[in-house]
Amino acid sequence: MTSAPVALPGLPDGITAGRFLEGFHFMLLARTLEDKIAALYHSGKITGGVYLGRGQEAFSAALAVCLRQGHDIFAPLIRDQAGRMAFGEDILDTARTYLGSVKGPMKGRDGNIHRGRPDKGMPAMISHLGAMISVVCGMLKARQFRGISDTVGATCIGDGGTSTGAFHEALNLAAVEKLPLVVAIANNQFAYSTATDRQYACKDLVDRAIGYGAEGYSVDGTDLAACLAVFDKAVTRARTGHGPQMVVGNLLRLCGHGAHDDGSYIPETIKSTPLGQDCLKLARQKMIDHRWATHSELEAMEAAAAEAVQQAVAQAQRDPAPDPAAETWQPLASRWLLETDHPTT
Ligand SMILES: Cc1ncc(C[n+]2csc(CCOP(=O)(O)OP(=O)(O)O)c2C)c(N)n1
Repeated sequence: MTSAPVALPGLPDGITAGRFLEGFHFMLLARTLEDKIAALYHSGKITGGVYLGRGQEAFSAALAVCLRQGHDIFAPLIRDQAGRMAFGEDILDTARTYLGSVKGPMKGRDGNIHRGRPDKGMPAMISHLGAMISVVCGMLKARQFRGISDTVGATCIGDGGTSTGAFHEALNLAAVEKLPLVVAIANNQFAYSTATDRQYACKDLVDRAIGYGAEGYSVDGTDLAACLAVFDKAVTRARTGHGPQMVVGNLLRLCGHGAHDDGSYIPETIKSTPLGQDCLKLARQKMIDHRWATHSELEAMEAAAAEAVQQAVAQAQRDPAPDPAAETWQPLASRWLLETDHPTT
């Protein structure tokens, strides 16, 4: 790749071309992997649901690359494949979980998107509808009780999830406790088939931040550079004692709710607005326009991503399935607590 100076035209202050490239790398890897997972689902090779983050990769990856792996907490939801990878999730973890391998982090027992690595600061997802915010609040509070004050906890949610009681209770608690929490709201215009005008009546979801006593930001969720800038700020503010941060990313889900849903209720009129732009294509074009990478360098990245996905899927397909008779049926969290000397969450 072309080496780049620290500040470049086309990038907000403080965002380097290296960081943009890092975000792009995870977006590309996630898109490549999810395309493969969707194909496997449609050919009947995957049991259970498949939920894709198509169109949300920039928002998701940008949040996670701004976090400190091994120190911070990241609770991803169903559209956060890019963020998971940017926070260190191994591609094999994903492939093994979807393909029911006993060698996966959930030992082939749990639903595909309910995987995690709590020992690495990534709790397994309970629900898409707000449950993870209070889990992250609890993990942050536990760290504080141990005298660790500079851990940031981040999680994501959709526009629909912001209407739940769980969302409200957790945000209120985080603000009262002034927790270093970052909540990324991916406003992808639909909760399953429910459009945002049936979801909330405020002008912009970010207006809710004031009501909770949190700091709020609204960003173009299709623009990787803008997402990196806003999360860099929000994570820094959370880490330095400014309490919960709410970031609303405006974008469009470029697929159905899950691989079982064709998304035919999403009107063409919204697909042709700026919200409907493909963040991966935009980021790729930006790299070309600014000469941060050449066409052939990008093609090499794409080939490397395809190869990494192919190898992970092939490996997971060779792995054994779980054996119910040999299984201890121990919950993941207690297995981890028993196996580690110094739990950090
Ligand atoms: C109590 C409950 N009701 C319904 C569902 C099914 N469900 C899962 S996600 C979802 C929609 C969430 O929409 P949103 O929060 O906007 O997130 P998005 O899917 O757009 O990312 C629904 C209806 C569920 N998991 N739990």
